[in-house]
Amino acid sequence: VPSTTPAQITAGREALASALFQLDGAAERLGLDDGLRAMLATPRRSLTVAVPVRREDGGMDVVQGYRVQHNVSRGPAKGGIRFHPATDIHEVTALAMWMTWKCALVGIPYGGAKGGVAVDPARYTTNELERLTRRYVNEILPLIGPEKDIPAPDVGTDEQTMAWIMDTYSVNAGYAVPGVVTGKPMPLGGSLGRAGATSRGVQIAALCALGRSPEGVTVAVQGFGKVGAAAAQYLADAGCKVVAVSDVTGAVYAPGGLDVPALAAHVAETGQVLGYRHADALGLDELLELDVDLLVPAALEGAITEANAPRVRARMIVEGANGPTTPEADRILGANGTLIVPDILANAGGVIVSYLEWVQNIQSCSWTESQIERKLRDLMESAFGEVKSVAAERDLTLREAAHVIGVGRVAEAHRMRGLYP
Ligand code: AKG
Repeated sequence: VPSTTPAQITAGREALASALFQLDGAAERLGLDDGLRAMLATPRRSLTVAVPVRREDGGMDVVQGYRVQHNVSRGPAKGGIRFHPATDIHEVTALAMWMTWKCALVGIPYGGAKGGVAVDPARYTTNELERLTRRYVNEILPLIGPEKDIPAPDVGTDEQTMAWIMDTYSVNAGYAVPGVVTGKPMPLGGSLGRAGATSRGVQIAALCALGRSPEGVTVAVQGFGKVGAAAAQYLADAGCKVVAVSDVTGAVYAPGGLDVPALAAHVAETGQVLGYRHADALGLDELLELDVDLLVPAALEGAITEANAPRVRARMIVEGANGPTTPEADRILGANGTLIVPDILANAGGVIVSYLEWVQNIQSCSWTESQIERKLRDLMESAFGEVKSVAAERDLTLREAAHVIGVGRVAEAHRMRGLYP
């Protein structure tokens, strides 16, 4: 029985509506004709598959899986695979579209894709997850490949999932193909720096946006998963004071600053942030309403909406998640003077280091952590600079400017290639 709530069921449609709204804004500003706009609004390929999973007790579940290639005009499709009970074709399509603009914005030669399987991985054993992953990969096999479409980790998947994907693909090919996925374990051709890359990118984006010393800057992080926990640590390392974090169970708050490693150890032991002794418990919405310098939404789409945006007091939002702010919330926050560093810029560090991993795989070489770090910083900082100057030149928000750049580059590729693709 899928553990979804009615709100989660509509979340995918809302995410897609947000993505299309953002595309429309960019298309208008760029003066794109209706045909090109329609092309950019429509995924190139969408595959929905049924994935049977043999359970440990002998029973069988059948779950839905998806892989959507939104656009491949600039290079192979690229994007993560999510295991989450509420994922659906609408959510995966929105996430694939954001990948297209993100890759174009940071100047890496990919189109955009995303995948998903509608399961709660916490309800499956490791063996069941392996069977599920392998079956899903067999179903989407015609789409993926190192020159066609390259998956990566996302919510609910990790480097072990990527190892199973790489193995399943390689067994079918008859030889090892490391470049078919990124975010793999190091012994299979993974890259140094990939695990924390999204969060490192969030830190770089936040420091660019601050434009002043981060010392003492107060931070609240919504979502203490892979991205949020490491972002909290990187921001604390830079001198920020992380005062609050949340997970699905609740939030904790310490006005004097949280000891992030101690909190991470508590979460590793108990599975939740609540119960951490050196902080007060806080409601999930209360975290979003804290009077902080920086709020980092690092969970799922639609966290900041028309309903709660008027109560958001953070001076700046740096989006670690994809699509955490709805267009209505954007308008409210913009009117209140909140600076938003948008997802397709702020969380691009993950796909940037995925690209570096893929290049190492193709060249059969490996780079040092400092080489990766320098390339990541260069790409993030130059994308930030471009977004900032387009925003200033055209009097746009950072999100509008990021979309003008990303959509513009993809539109340009379409024009130069002609009608196809
Ligand atoms: C994302 O940026 O949302 C991703 O899915 C990352 C994909 C990648 O690393 O290829």
